[in-house]
Amino acid sequence: MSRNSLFGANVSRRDVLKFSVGVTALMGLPYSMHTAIADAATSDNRPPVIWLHFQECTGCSESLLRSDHPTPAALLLDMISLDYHETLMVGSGHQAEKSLHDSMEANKGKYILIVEGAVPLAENGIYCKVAGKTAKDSLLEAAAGAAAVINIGTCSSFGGVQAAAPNPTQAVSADSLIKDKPVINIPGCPPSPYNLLATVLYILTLGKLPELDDKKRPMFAYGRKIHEHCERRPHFDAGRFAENFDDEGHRLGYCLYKLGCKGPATFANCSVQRFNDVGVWPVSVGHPCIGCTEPDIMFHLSIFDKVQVHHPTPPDFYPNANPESRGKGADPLTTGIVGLIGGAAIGASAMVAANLPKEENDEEDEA
Ligand code: FSX
Ligand code: SF4
Ligand code: F3S
Repeated sequence: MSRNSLFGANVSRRDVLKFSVGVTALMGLPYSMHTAIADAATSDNRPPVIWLHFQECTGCSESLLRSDHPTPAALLLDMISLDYHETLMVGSGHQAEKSLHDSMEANKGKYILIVEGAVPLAENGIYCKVAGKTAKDSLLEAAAGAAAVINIGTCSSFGGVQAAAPNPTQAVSADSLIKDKPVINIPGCPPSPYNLLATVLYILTLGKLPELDDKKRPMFAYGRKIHEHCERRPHFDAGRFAENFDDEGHRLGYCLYKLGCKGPATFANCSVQRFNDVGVWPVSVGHPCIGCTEPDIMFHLSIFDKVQVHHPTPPDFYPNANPESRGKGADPLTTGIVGLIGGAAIGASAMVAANLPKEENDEEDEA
């Protein structure tokens, strides 16, 4: 059986099953759930979705639409009834407004509201208006009738680039304005489209929200730091760091920590799930993670600032992966790990931490 997506692609049952296996694993559900997930993905019972855009770059929608095989967009748009999306719908003006209000009225209490972008509050919200209404009024009106709200992207989840200092429009997250509805945040600038897809599938299959962390992010996608599964991690552990973007270490794929990689403090699944079908993610193409899924990192720290590493590197008695430095003991660069010692260093970690120089010494070492 084939399903024709809104984008004209043919998605076979086999494609859907294959994809469901991957999404089941992504969500941390038992393998046996994959057929239920495939059924939910292909059910004719499509929940109505209203997708609002406020202050943002539309990167979240673009990221969804640029995915491939089978496209998350094709699957998502087959799974849901997307009643309103300003950059995808054909209608405009009064026609678009009518479909928005018709959907809100007909599906009161049942639709999922997806929000992309931050909400400016300065000067009564005049910096973002659609159809004569401020972003704040549109958001609160649509949220009032929603069953649940999904904030897609860092802007709607945490404020993002719009809320960065000096924040001239006094932009805030959509999350901060919605008080009486279940809210899920799927941050990232842009986020992985698979995280949105998996979240919608989770709700459709299990009829409940996934487990969330203290920032309302689904634990299945944001439960681990990307540093834990990074392919450059062996270099970090062995003390091999790129020092400049064009040096030998950078060309050899060394760890990007000294170039400001925020991976050790960033909760996301980029290093596992990756982006698009070519399997890339920022660090794999040589760019340090900028912590785009974290409210206090992106646009709060400079791109070259080093984040704290709360778990010291493996003890000295582990085999050293770098043949040239074998037998020389711990590489002091590995210990350029700011604020490491004050943390919860216990057991073997405490032994490592005790041998590490303080931050000031590291600076001297590096100078
Ligand atoms: Fe852009 Fe979305 Fe960044 Fe924001 O993604 S990719 S500025 S998170 O709201 O469009
Ligand atoms: Fe990977 Fe960054 Fe961690 Fe280095 S610091 S191992 S590049 S996530
Ligand atoms: Fe963002 Fe870092 Fe992933 S910058 S896309 S959280 S690798």
